[in-house]
This record gives sequence, structure tokens and C-alpha cells, in this order.
Amino acid sequence: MRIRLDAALNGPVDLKQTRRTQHRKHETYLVLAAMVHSSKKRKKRERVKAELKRRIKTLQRLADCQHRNIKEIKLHHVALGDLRRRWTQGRTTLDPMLLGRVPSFRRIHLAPNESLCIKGSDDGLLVYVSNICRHDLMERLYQSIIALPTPDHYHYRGIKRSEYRTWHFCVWAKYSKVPFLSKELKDNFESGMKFLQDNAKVFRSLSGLLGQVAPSVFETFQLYPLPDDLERLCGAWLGCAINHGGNSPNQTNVHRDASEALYGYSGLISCGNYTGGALVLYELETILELKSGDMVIFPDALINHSNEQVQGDRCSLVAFTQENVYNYWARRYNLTLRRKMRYHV
Ligand SMILES: O=C(O)CCC(=O)C(=O)O
Repeated sequence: MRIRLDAALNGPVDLKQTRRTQHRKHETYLVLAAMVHSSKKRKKRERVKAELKRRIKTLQRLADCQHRNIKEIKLHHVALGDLRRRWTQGRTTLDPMLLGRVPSFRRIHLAPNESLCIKGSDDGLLVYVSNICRHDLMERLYQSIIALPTPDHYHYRGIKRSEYRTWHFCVWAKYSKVPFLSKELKDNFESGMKFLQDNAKVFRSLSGLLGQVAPSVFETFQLYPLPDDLERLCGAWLGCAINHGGNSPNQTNVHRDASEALYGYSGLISCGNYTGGALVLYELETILELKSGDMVIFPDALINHSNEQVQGDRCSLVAFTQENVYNYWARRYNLTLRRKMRYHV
């Protein structure tokens, strides 16, 4: 209407002007289409959020009967907030004085039906442990780890982390702005996907525990979509690392999984026929004597950890979501990166 009126007033039609106007109309159309599209996406996200909230409520109800016998520990020398403020992506060396105190770290052994909750001086959750209580699932997990094809020998930045075998079956965004499937999963796609499907119940239990003890992390992990039809491979988490310590008496050396979500938690579970292999948590000055089926929720990006020597055959699995995927969600869906605000909190 406006174009015709302009043409009538200005005499002969200016073709360039008409094209410019058409171009503007086309741009307006694209903006409107994008708005409709983004409002559709927002509505979808609201539906996902409502569904996650419902699941969290159900999980909380279950928690009331599942975790009746909880050993609660408050550590006054460490706070979750401080660990987050001190976090760096790079390697950190541990204070030799702290290493010297390892023999006097508090050792915790849990009874089969006992859960453990360790909080810091700021009440932030540092560790939660609860047993899956499903021998059949642990046996299947162990057998399916044994059946995995042997991976390439494992080095981390040129340094051998340990003698054990490990696989990463995950979605991550290592050195990339957009998440993608890890090479180890692409290279072993059939056996990797079979492994993930066969152990879906283990991931469900681990995720359920995460939803019970850290509901906001459970929600953030699952709220935003992934590109190119990629899916979360391990329940709430994007993927997992699988460790098989069968070719050495030693499990992991001291390390921190610094790439994991800084404001998230990972989920660890071990299986096999073994004794030993206790999990040493250095900043907490605590050693967890884990048995097969113990599920551990902890911020492995913040806490240096390693395993004591193992007797027998021990395997473990750590489900994780990396911080680099949070960067993608921040760019694409405006997720607020708490990492960027941590010095002000
Ligand atoms: O097996 C364990 O207990 C620890 C595993 C671990 O720390 C890791 O995979 O990063």
C-alpha cells in the first residue's frame, strides 16, 4: 500500500527504490519468521522445563524413602564457593603439605544401605554417595566394559595418566564452538552405542541421584538442545569416560577433570571384582572406600582425586558434561555463564 502511494505521488516508478523497498520487506519477513521461530523454541523450552520440574518432584518424593540412612558430614576447612572461585582450566599442583597429610585423611566406609552427604562450610554440596543396590546392573556394566574394543593407548597432553584403558563416549565441544560426537565413539559407533543402550538403567539411576541432590544442575544439563540431532548419551549427562584398570594395579593418578562443568557435578560408579581402589579427595582430606555399585556425585572439575591401589579387576565409569557445551548454550540460548560472574558472587 505504502509503495503504491509513494509511486503515485512521485510520478514514474523508481526501480531501484522499489527493489530497495522489496529488499526491506524481505528483511522484515525474515525478522518476523525468526521471531516466530524463536518464540516456538522458547515455548518448547518452557515445556521441557516444566517436564524437568515434574521429574525433579517425583525424584524428591522417591528420595524420602530411598535415602533414610544418611551419614552427614560438614567440612569447616573447605567451601564449594571457594573451590569454584579458585578454579582454573590449567593444571594445578597440590601443596606438598597437603600431600604429606594423606595418611591422616578421614577414611569413610559405608554400610550397604547407607548414603553419605558431605557439605562445605558454605553448605554447598561437595559429595553425595549412594549405592545403586542392583547387582545385576553392575554385572552387566562390568561385562560390557570387558567386551569393549581395546582403545588406543591413553596419553593426556603428552603425559601418560596411568596404565589403565579408557574410552570417551560423549558429546563435547573440544576446541570447537559447536558440540560434536567424540572420535572414540565415532570410531567404535556400533559397540559404543550398544554399550550405552545396554547400560541405560545405570545412567538413569545416576541421573536420578543427581536430580535428588542437585536439582538445578539436573535441570540445566537437560534444558537446552544440542545441534544436528545429537542427544544426551548418559541420562542427564552428555557422555561418559569408562576406565578399566585391568592391566595395572593402579587406577587414576592425582588429577582434576578441569574441563567438566564448573557449576555442575559428575556421576561416578565402579564395578568389578576388586578390593581397594578407594577414591582420595584431596581438598576434602577424605578417602572414600567405594564398593561396586556406589554412585558418587561430585564436582570433579574442582576436587583433585585419585585411586588407591586395587587388588582384583576394577572398572569405573564417570558421566560428565563439559563446560565447553555451556559456552555453546550461552551463545545460542543465552544461558548465563556463572563462571564469568564467579569473582562477584
Ligand atoms: O575410578 C575412579 O574412581 C575415578 C575415575 C576418575 O577419576 C576419572 O575417570 O576421571
